[in-house]
Amino acid sequence: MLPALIRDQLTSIVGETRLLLGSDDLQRYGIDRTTLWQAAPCAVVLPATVEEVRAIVLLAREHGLAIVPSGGRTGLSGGAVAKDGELVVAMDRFDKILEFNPLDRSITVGAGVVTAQLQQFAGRQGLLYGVDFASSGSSQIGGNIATNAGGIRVIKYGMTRDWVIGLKVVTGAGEILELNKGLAKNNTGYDLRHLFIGSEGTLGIICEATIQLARPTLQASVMLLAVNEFAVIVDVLQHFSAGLELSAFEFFSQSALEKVIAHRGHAAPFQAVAPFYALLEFEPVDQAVVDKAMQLFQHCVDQGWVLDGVISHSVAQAQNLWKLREDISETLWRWQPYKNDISVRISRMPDFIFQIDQLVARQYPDFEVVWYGHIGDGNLHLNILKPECLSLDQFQAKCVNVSNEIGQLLAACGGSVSAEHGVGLLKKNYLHYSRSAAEIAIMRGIKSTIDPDQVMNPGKLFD
Ligand code: 2HG
Ligand code: ZN
Repeated sequence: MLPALIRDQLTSIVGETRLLLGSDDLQRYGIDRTTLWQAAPCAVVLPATVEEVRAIVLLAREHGLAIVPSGGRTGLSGGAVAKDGELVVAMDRFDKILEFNPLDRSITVGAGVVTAQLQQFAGRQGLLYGVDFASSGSSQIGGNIATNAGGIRVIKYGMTRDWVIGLKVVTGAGEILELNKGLAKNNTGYDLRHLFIGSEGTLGIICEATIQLARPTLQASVMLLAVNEFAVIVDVLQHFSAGLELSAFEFFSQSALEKVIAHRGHAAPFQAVAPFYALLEFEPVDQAVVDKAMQLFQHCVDQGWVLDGVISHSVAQAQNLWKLREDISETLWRWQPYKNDISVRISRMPDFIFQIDQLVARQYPDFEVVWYGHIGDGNLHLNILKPECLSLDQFQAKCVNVSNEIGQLLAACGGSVSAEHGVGLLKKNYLHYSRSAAEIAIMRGIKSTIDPDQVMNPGKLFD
């Protein structure tokens, strides 16, 4: 319940129409794509200018009111969940492309610009925003930056961090900071821009971003391979990446494929049934490259790694193969999966796969496990499906135990408990498996400096 005094002050900052108090709005803006928590914000406010954001943050400081910054709410770790009476500051009104500079190949956008809008704008200028993922139709740039989103072409284009050349933020103290100002070279001490990237809303609110655009990509071919066993996926990756310039190397298990075909009505890619599938993308579409790909494919078949394969001959075929991978996450929601988004260095992947496969088989004998992810980046999305016979609470309790074992394994392999989805609420109890006590203490110190009254997204990342 929002006290009348704060409600009046918020109304005087943004006007009545941009302060939402109805239960539908509180529900909609109070959660992200996770299903574990109930939305319970005290209000939702939709600022339209940086000054309004600042005024809201100062008000929150004055009244000790917690803020949850909100973008497209496509996150998978509870980073944008408002479950404890927080004020949601939704950035939907920052939805303008503010400046495009062809000489710098840069674009400045409001934090509420949707990823696909940026990609399309770049395309119309003959340029490219190469960070891409299944939720690009609704995720917002500010949220992507706050979680340092990755996606399906990280092996070629890197993470969101690699393309952010400037940020305008309001800190938890209410300061407006312009960070890096779009410069390619700027060695003037600590790069605060990078602190905000991946900070999950715990330091301040990202209002605007300047993004470096890339030169356009060439048309790509997509290959889908039926792989004989988990362990050899890395051999296939190594073999193909030695011979071709890959822009993606993804994988998924047979159970993922089965479900996507059944629930999305996609056509089966080929007759062979294999435990795993690898999806590769490479450019350009010319005969020499395709011949090389076929030669690499034949070697994988001769080694017994690959049982079957298909290559796209048109843009539509390439898109259809991609759908088999991109539609997995959405398809699995009906099973309320317990999600793991873990990574190790590629060189450690063979050993890691062996160990985690054994751990999962030992610990989840009765659960259906669906594997998929960006194996070219060392990133596995391990989804455990909830059996109907267990309540969500019983299921979570079992999964939490195993998460500690996964955390220990990751710590031993120098891996990460969150490769690309962020820590949020979901993984904060496992942060110590990836970050040392000294690192976490420094992170807390940084938060206290930038957000002295702890108003920014409290309880996310760490308590
Ligand atoms: C993907 O790679 C997304 O499809 C979602 O990162 C992964 O839902 C997931 O676990
Ligand atoms: Zn992913």
